[in-house]
Amino acid sequence: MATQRLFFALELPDSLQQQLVRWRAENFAEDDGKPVAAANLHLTLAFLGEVSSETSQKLQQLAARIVQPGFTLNLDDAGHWPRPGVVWLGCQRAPRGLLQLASLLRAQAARHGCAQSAQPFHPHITLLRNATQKVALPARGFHWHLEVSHFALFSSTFTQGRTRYRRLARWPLLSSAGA
Ligand code: 2AM
Repeated sequence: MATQRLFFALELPDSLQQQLVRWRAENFAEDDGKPVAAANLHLTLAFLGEVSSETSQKLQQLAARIVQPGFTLNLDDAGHWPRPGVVWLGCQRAPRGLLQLASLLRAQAARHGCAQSAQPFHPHITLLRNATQKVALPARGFHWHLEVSHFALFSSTFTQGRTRYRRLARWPLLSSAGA
């Protein structure tokens, strides 16, 4: 049976991806880790792993029924997880809308056989991978705002030494003006 490696995530606009890449180049050393390509910068809501097209269809139907207001993401925190070798950008205070959306998607995924990590959800954008040595993090004071109005399902493939993400579907959140 054909499967695909899938995950639900928030997309970042191209302009923000470019700003983050510039900031990363200015604030991290080249040997800190392997930079994630600009187009691959995203915030994962729920990782599904390898799933059948049947499960993918079912989870997409459920995603289409989600009714939740949009929210503002304040990207003002950074950290380093040496064990998985990840340097990330995140929020000092995650918005409630983000936590609710991720929790719903993760619960729906779990009910359809997609094992979910036992670790609490820590929303983050991975900036560097293979960062297993000590990394000097930039001092706080950086800050980007992102108005989140959609969430999306992506597939992930690894070919010719490159990870590629492809958006398969995208759903709107309610506009905050009406929330
Ligand atoms: P990461 O950036 O913290 O590695 C596509 O691989 C996305 O799914 C990435 O954002 C990645 O998170 C996340 N991901 C990959 N494997 C995962 C797992 N086993 N559990 C949770 N998230 C995972």
